[in-house]
Amino acid sequence: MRVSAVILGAALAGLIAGAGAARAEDCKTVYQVEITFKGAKGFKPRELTVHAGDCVRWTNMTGIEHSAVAVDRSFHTGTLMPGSANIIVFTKPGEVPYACGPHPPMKGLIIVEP
Ligand SMILES: [Cu+2]
Repeated sequence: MRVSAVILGAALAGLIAGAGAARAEDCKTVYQVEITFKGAKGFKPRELTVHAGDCVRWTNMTGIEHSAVAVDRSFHTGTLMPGSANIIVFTKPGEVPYACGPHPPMKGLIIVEP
């Protein structure tokens, strides 16, 4: 009971912020962003356009930990260990610049269209 209240609260916070953790089945479309240094400077693609209701899955292809954190803190993938992934849903149109928590020079941009 208490746990579900916390989860509901987190989900509501995500809706208000316009982004939040999600499951693939809750997404209209799931876009992929690889965290890699092969042919990229961290996030590949670095810039991605989605529509409200779509999700982005960040997958860490490197051998060290990374994350994806909105500059305005509207979403956070949490720490992604090598080989792990997390999905964020975007509900509010706008541009959401983000960076890697441990490595701020790693930058990306999600553009959310209505
Ligand atoms: Cu990083």
